[in-house]
Amino acid sequence: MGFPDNFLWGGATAANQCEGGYQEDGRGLANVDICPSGPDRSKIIAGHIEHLSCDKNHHYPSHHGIDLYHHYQEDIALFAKLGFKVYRMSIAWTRIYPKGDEDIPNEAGLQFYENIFRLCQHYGIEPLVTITHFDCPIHLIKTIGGWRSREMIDHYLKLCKTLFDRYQGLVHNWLTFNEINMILHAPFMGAGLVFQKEENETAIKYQAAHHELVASALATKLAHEIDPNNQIGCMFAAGSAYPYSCKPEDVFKAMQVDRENYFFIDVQSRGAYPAYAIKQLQRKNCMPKMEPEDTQILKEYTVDFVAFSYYNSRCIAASLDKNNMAEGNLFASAKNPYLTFSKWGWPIDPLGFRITLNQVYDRYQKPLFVVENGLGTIDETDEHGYVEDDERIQYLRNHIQAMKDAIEEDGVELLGYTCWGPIDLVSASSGEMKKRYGFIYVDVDDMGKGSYRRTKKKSFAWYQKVIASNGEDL
Ligand code: BGP
Repeated sequence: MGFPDNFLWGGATAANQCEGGYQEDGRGLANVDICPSGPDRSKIIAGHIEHLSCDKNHHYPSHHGIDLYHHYQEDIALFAKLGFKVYRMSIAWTRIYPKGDEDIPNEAGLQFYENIFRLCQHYGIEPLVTITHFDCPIHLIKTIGGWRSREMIDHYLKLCKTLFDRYQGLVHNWLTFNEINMILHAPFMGAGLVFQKEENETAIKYQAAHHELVASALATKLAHEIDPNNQIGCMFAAGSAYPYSCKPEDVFKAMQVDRENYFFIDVQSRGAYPAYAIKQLQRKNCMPKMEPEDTQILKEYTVDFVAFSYYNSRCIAASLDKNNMAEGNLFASAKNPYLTFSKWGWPIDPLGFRITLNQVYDRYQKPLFVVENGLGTIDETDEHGYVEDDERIQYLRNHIQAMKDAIEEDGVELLGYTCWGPIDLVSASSGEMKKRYGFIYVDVDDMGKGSYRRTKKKSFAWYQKVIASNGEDL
């Protein structure tokens, strides 16, 4: 009992949050390269951006990340020491197609990822590749408006074909878009959307989402055609929405919030726009424009597995009390009085993880993959770079136990678990380095200053033991 023998233990990173080397070997500029840290970040990731370029008044954390571009050999060796069976990482689109619309890919970019995959193979680590993790070439944003244009489907499929051809046999597991539902909350990061004043932002977001959904279905088709061993997953930011009270209005609102996230997966996994979404989008005048073939494409090429991130549950009230709010991945919600909170105000709810696993499995009846989970907190090092991160260990222990319960007690079918940021990396929401998730400490501060030395935290030996015992020794 417990975790299945072939359970895939590992960790997850994203190119823009760790690679750095943003102008090296022909890499082009991407949306994430102009998302600064500091107070303007949230406005920009929401698509309210005046200039599609960098300026001297801001600091751009993707430019340095943790410099994985030059440290990947050391970093993957450390992942192997942890005992990883799987490493989830993403491709920087602009390393492969610097502008997005070229005919010929950039060999240096392709070689960089091939080196990573060969190293993984050497260590017996299976890569799980996110094709786009908050990543879109600036050139395509400037020329066609990012995913608001249907032309993006062709550019994306060209990228997919290049990757599926080149890495055939080295990579078998792919995710088409990171947290596809994040397009609603961070549309510049999720889809390269920039809004003009007076535009119907919701309509544009759903139009862009439709293009991503069709692109994802066609990528699934292509992946299976190129190599029948390819397994394709969708990926969304999950976390159950609890009604704040048993007042029917609160329960109804919580159901609506859940559906807002499930919508994307309902399409990618069940193969059609659900009735509730059609009604709601029509009512809001936001129903996307579709081509006649789209219905069939969405229906025929559904995903093989459903992946998601889980950081916290949410608590939903029909009317929000602004003085009683909690933060969290995705968006703020009412403060749940039964939970504790991280330093960034995100609720900590391991049982909510088990609830989410059950709800997602009940809904889709497909194998699940937890591809992000973890605690972002502040780490204090001693003179050797060692961190006593007991709080992180406690968070992960409780969440892994919840996952085990979901498998053992509830029969949820789970392929694997890649916790977020096994090595410290830049925070997506704040752009800071001081919000850390890793088992491996990286000596770099919010401004990119430091030695970039890697050291093991206390949690390193702990996670090593968890993997070695296949989740028995927590
Ligand atoms: C998810 C993103 C990741 C990651 C994580 C943690 O939404 O997919 O890229 O960053 O959240 O969030 P943060 O970095 O803001 O703490």
